[in-house]
Amino acid sequence: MVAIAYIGLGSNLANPVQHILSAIDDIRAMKNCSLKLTSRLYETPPIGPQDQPNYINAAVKISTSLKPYELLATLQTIENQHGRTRETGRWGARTLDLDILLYDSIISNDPTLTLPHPELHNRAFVLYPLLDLDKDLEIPTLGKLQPLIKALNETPPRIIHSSII
Ligand code: A4P
Ligand code: MG
Repeated sequence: MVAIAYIGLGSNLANPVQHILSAIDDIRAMKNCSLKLTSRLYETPPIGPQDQPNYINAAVKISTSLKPYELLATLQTIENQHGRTRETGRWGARTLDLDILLYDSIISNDPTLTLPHPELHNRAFVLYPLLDLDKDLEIPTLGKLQPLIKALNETPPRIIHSSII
């Protein structure tokens, strides 16, 4: 069975643009996955602790035969390969963060893998990249992207790199 998943990418340490671009290549090379679409890259102010650099954010759409927890483990391996440490506390600075935003229309409240990603609707840095990928995307329990973006009432994040594929 092949599923469609959306992955959010974020980085704000050690040349973030390079981390995001090479993480996209890592996702492209993942076994049992096919990279379908890549969003533009955005520069976004940090959510959470403010004493950290701006982030570069993006999102990608993949098709995959990996099960949700297999996909999570594979993405965590890529985070680790990018020198990700987990000492900076919740929402602290990081070289690479890969979040599963959606996996088909699965809804899960498991803290190890919550789907859709629990903060998705609160974050311009997630909603705008998703809009690049599919303007008609329907988020389970939350609805379409445009009303979610409107509800945020924020200025759109700055685009720093046009679409890659
Ligand atoms: N986990 C649960 N659900 C998921 C999911 N859907 N995808 C679990 C990925 N992981 C999920 O994650 C902590 C645990 O979440 C994992 O063990 C996994 O089993 P983590 O990556 O180790 O830690 P974290 O990322 O610091 O925690 P958290 O709460 O996931 O943070 P977020 O939500 O990722 O936020 N500001 C801007 N502008 N841009 C950003 O990208 N990112 C964050 C981090 C804060 N502020 C930001 C940004
Ligand atoms: Mg994370």
